[in-house]
Amino acid sequence: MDESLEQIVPESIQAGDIVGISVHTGNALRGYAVGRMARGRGAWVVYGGIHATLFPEEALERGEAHAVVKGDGDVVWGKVVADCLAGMPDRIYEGGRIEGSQFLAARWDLMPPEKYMWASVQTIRGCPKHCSFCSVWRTDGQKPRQRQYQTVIEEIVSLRRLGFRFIALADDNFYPVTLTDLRQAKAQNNIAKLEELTAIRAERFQLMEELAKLPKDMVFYTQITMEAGEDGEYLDAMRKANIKGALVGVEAVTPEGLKAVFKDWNCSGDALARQLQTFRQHGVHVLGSFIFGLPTDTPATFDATVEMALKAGVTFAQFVMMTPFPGTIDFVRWEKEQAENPTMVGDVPITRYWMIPTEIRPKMFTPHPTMSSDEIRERTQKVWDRFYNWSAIWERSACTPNLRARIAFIFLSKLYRQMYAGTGISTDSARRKKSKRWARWTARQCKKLFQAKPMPELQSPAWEPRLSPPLGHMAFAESKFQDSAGSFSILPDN
Ligand code: B12
Ligand code: SF4
Repeated sequence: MDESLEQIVPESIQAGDIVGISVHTGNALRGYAVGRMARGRGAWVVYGGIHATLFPEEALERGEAHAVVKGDGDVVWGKVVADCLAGMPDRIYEGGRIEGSQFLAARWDLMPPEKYMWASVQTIRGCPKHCSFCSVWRTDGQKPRQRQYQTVIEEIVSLRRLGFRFIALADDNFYPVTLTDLRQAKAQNNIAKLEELTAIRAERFQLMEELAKLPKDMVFYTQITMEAGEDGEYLDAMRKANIKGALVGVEAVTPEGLKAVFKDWNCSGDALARQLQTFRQHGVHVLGSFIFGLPTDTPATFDATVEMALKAGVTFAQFVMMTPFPGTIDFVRWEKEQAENPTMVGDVPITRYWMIPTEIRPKMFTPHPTMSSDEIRERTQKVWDRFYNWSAIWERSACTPNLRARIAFIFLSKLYRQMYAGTGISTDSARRKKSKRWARWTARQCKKLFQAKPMPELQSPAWEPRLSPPLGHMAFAESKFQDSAGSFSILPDN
């Protein structure tokens, strides 16, 4: 069940079932309610996912879990199921950080394919950086764990057979080894490191070479650091692989802002505009991601940011408000500040904001030194409105090859803007409802543009020698959905 599509029906759970619940911070409260309901119906309840990894005790208490899995579930889940069937699950399982060769393909065969616009496939876990607002390097580690390219391609081929043609390569950083990393290892004469980095880089190129051989109607997009802008060879390989776009974490446009988030290896000012333009010159569109509410932000930051986004020629942009996610440096700092005299919302300390019912949960948590939360939110809204006004979208849509694509671009831009207005920054419930309706309508129009005919005949390349077991359950997926219409929406119908 994907509760972002539809709510679980309690009657579908029977005594003795094993219910695994995946929670991130934003949906933990709902996850706990589902877990309590499932336990009440006599099921075994097991939590996993990033939030459960960070707060296993919370899942045990508030979610009435029988067991919690910390870290990667791929390998340990089998043991959890066996233990539940034997009636003796452990309280906590250490799933750990498994090797890339052990990652399993996702069970898309269990999901309703007609509800999704795109599928997602993760090719690498872990990130060598340490940005202050991000928990990925803490939970997934700083060592990149790369999946073998053969298994990635097999999963993608299986998805294309089902009719998925848009695929998000759900990596945090598609560029795990930079040219600077290679130069440094060379300068330090660190042969072992150099070999390791070179192997990771070579595997990335192999993956892209294989992606390039897939049907030409396939479109991939991913997330990448700005450093890839220095590496024309890499960007060219991405373009050839049909990786048409990448989310780039710009975060802040000033050196002070970047320093505040431990990301001063990012460019600022004119160098930033040039770096982002390089992606476009090599045929990779950028979705620029910016954060507002950093301590260094002033009222002038908002205009400066949107102007930079326009000047740098990013194709899409998102402007998110600073949120202290658990597991991050920002969170630890904030928790320490709050330790002596914690701000309370009802009986919940604000540092446990995910436990506050959504209707009364504040939109921002950390106070800004000079601006109020309302001011930051209003200014952020204005930035969205300016970047996504009709004339700006029309101008950007000139990057498309024909009128049909241009219309699609306009719809997608509006959809993206509406989805954010509906879920995050707007406090006005009438505006939220209206924008949700708009988002659903736009999504229905966009769905047609994402449609593709299933290709049941599509074959995976024959690899030699085989490096991992075949994807048994994907074979099941193919037989089940061979005739599906292949149109996908990411939004619920109701
Ligand atoms: C792709 C992605 C997205 C995509 C999702 C697309 C899709 N439909 O798949 C999009 C862009 C939509 C997205 C949106 C958001 N995302 Co996001 N996303 C990711 C990303 C990069 C990869 C997720 C993924 O596919 N992982 C691959 C799977 C295999 O890994 P996994 O989910 O961790 O699961 C493994 C284990 O955790 C465990 N496990 C998980 N669940 C369970 C359950 C059980 C029972 C068991 C036993 C084990 C288990 O086993 C799995 C296999 O090993 C992660 C970062 C990351 N590296 O995880 C961020 C991440 C999850 N996102 C994050 C955030 C903040 C968001 C947003 C809130 C952003 C925003 N401001 O809007 C939204 C929320 C959307 C929503 N409504 O839920 C944060 C969450 C932080 C937190 N503490 O909660 C992360 C960690 C990124 C970060 N930098 O911190 N996201
Ligand atoms: S924000 Fe991106 S670059 Fe920074 S640590 Fe997280 S995944 Fe890595």
